[in-house]
Amino acid sequence: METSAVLASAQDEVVSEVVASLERRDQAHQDASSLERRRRDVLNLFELVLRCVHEGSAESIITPSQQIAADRFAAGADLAEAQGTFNILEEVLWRRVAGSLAGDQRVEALGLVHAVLGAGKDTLARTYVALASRADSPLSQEPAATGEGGEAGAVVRTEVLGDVGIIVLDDQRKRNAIGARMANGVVAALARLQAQHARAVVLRAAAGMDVWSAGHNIDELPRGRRDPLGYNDHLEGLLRAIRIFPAPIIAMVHGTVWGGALDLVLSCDLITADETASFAITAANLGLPYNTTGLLHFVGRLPMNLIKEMFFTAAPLDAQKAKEWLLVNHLVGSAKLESFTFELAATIATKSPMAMAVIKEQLRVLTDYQPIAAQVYERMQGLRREAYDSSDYLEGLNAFAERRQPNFRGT
Ligand code: KGA
Repeated sequence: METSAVLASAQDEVVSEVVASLERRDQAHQDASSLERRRRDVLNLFELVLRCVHEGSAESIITPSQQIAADRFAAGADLAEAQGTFNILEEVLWRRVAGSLAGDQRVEALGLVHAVLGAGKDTLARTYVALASRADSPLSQEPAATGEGGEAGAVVRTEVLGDVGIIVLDDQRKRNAIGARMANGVVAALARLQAQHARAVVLRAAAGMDVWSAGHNIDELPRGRRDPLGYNDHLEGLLRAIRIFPAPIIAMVHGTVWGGALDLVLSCDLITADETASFAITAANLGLPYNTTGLLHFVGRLPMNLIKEMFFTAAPLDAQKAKEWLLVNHLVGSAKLESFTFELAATIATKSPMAMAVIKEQLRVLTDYQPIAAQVYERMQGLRREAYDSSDYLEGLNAFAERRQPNFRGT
C-alpha cells in the first residue's frame, strides 16, 4: 500500500490525536483556541503533508507555511508555539508509519514525513525571522487580508459567491501597487478560499479603479546589490501561490496593468477584460533585469516577437490588440464584464474539481520547468547581477520617485 494511502486511511485518528495532544499542552499555557478551529487547522496541515507525501516533494508546504507563520506572528504567538502543531503531527505520523509499514518502505516514508514537516518548520522559522527583522513592515503592523466583506483599511478583500471566491485588490491610493502587504493579503485570501473549497476564483481590482494594478511596489524594490526579483520577493511568492492554487483563477481586468502585475495576470488561468484594459511590462523603464522564472511565464503564454516588443518598448498593449494576440481569453464591454466573468467562473465551478486541479498542475509543470545547465543559469544570473548593480538601475528607481524620464547611460 502506498504511504499516502496508509496515512489517508488514518486521517481521523491522527487529527484527533494531535488535537488532544495540543489541548493537553495548552491547558498548561491557557491558550483558549476553540476546539473546532484547532481541529480545522490540524486537518489542513495533515492534508498538506499528505499532498506532499503523495507528490514526493515538500514544495507544496512552503507557501502555506509562510502564511501560517504570518498569521501566527500577527496573532503574537511565539515561534515555538507556531511550530508545536508541526512537531506533534510529526510525532503522531511517525508512530502511525512505524506501526503500519515495514522495511524500505518504512524508512522511505519516515524520511519523507520528516523532510516535509522539517521544510514546513524551517519555513516558519525563516518567515518569523524575516518578519521580526522588519518589525516596522506593514505586515507586522496589521493583518493584510480581510475576511469576508473586509475590514476598514485592508488592501485586499475576499468575497464568496456560491462556490466562487472573489479576491479584490483595493488600494486606490497606491493604484494597487503590489508590496508585501498586498501580496501577503492575496496569498492569505487564497489559503482561506482553498480551505473553504472554492471551485473557481476571480481576481479583480475594486470597482471604479482605472488602474488594475501598477505592478510591483517600486518603493519596496531593493536599491541594487540584491536581486530585485529574488525567490523570496513577495510578488514572486504570490505568483507561485496563484500558479499552484488547486482551482482555476480568472483575472478580470478593467483598467491598466503594469509591470509585475502583468506577470500576475498571466499567471492566472484565464483572463477576461473590457475595452479599458491595457497591458505593459515596464522593466526597461526601471532598468530592471527581469527574472528568468518570470520570463518563462511570458514564454509559456505569448509569441516571442510580442514578448520582445512589449519588453523592449515598455508600451501598453491595448485591449483590442491583447485580444488579437490571445493575451486575453475574452474581451467584453465594460457593462458586461462582471456578469460575463462570474458566469464563466460559475460554469467552471460545476466541473470536476479533482480533474481541474490535476490538469492545472500538469500544465504548470509542463510549462514551468525548462532544463537549463547550471552553468548557463549561473551565467544568466551573472548578467542580471551586472544590470541590477548598475547605476542605470538606480537611475530607473530615482526617475520613478522624482516623476521624470530616466536618463540611461548603459553603465
Ligand atoms: N510602486 C509604488 N508606488 C506606486 C506605483 C508603484 N508601482 N505606482 C503608483 N504608485 C504610487 C505613486 O507613487 C503615487 O504615490 C500613487 O501611487 C498614485 O500614483 O501619492 P504618492 O504617494 O505620490 P500616480 O502616478 O499619481 O497615479 P496616476 O497618475 O493615476 O498614474 C497611474 C500609473 C499606474 C500610470 C502610474 O502610477 C505609474 O506609471 N506607475 C508605475 C507603473 C509601473 O511602471 N509599474 C511597474 C513596476 O515594476 C514592476 O512591476 C516590475 C517588477 N517590472 O516592471 O519589472
